[in-house]
Amino acid sequence: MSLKPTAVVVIPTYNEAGQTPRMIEYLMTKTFPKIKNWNMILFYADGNSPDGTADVIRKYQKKYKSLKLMVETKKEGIGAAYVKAFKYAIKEFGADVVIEFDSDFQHPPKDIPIMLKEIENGADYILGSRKIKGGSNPKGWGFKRLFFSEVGGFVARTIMFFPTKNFFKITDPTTGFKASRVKGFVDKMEMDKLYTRSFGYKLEFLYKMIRLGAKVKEIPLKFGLRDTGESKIEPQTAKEIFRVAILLRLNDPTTKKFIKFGSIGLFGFIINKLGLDFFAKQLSKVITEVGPRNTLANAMAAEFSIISNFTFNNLWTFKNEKMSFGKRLLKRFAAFNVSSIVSGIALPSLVIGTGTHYFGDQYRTLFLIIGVACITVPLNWFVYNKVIWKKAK
Ligand SMILES: Nc1nc2c(ncn2[C@@H]2O[C@H](COP(=O)(O)OP(=O)(O)O)[C@@H](O)[C@H]2O)c(=O)[nH]1
Ligand SMILES: [Mg+2]
Repeated sequence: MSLKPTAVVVIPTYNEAGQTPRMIEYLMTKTFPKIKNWNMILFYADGNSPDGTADVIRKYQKKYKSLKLMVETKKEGIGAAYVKAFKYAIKEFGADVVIEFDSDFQHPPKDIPIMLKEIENGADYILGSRKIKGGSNPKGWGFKRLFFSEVGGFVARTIMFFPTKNFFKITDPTTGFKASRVKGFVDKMEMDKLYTRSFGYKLEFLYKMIRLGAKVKEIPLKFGLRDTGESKIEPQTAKEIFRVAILLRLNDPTTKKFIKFGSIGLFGFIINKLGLDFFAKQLSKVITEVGPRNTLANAMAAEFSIISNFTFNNLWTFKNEKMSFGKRLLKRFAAFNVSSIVSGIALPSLVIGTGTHYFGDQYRTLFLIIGVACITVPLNWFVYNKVIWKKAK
């Protein structure tokens, strides 16, 4: 038994007999011997390839003890292959790190030790990125493949993460070359319920690792051209990636929370509008001056809208952080009032005032929208999460 941690390089294959001997020899003789701190295992997950890929691997197993093979009963998609292979690698080989790797030399073997170094340095999830400095797509790619990689990747990234910090941090969400720490991450990852068994798994694994709090590190990836054999990317892959990205985002707990927060805000706005009309009418008997009357009427209506916002956010959006009636709730409600006045009244008023001063009165509504969308909404969201309903430690 070695005391070194174990890294398992997982290669799913379907009809890859062509370059498999060369890959095994390369990793076993050139790459793995240079890696001193890790116990290296090469693990093929073959989709019962009719071209005899598995037989080729079996032949080499006599020569290399750390070469392992799992054969699926049938081809079920690359995602399904990885799910089975990861579980197997943890259970049978005690994997501490699993690496997703292509059979066709598109992923440079020399990057494997670089990834493991990053794991040693404390990162949990290393992504080979084609989009950062030093990374690239192959020169020989046609327009279509390049378009899908560039635009598709950016769209996926936007749908999944915009505008959170991961949108800026994760430059290549569909990359297939990754190293994942097992303890606390892959072993906690819910892998049985995936939206897809095909290439979209990349986004699902990425999303789940991030939700688990993985520290992400990107390294540059010079994606090569396929050695031999055919790409298994199918025409529907782009559509599938898109579908998975949307499903992940819509089912994301923070997104769901934000939608509730937004609906309550809109409802509060309606209360404000109806309240303004109502109080203006009531006050018309006591206050004859229209200006002061509407000022007071709106102040009263706004308070009702603030109470509604506070109550429904407390009961619904932030039900997990819900405050029951008491001193703490009253204090937070007072803070909520102050922040609502600043973010919902003072700041947008300033934007409207300044904007129309410079650009003209015809832009009044535009500046209202800008003020609410760019200041009120993000500021409220921030204050609600970080102050009002801040989780108790
Ligand atoms: N076991 C298994 N492997 C697959 C399946 N689909 C693709 N692969 C393998 O996954 C790796 C990546 O696929 P590839 O066609 O190279 O994708 P590309 O590099 O993005 O064009 C290759 O080693 C394929 O043989 C599948 O359904 N089952
Ligand atoms: Mg490939």
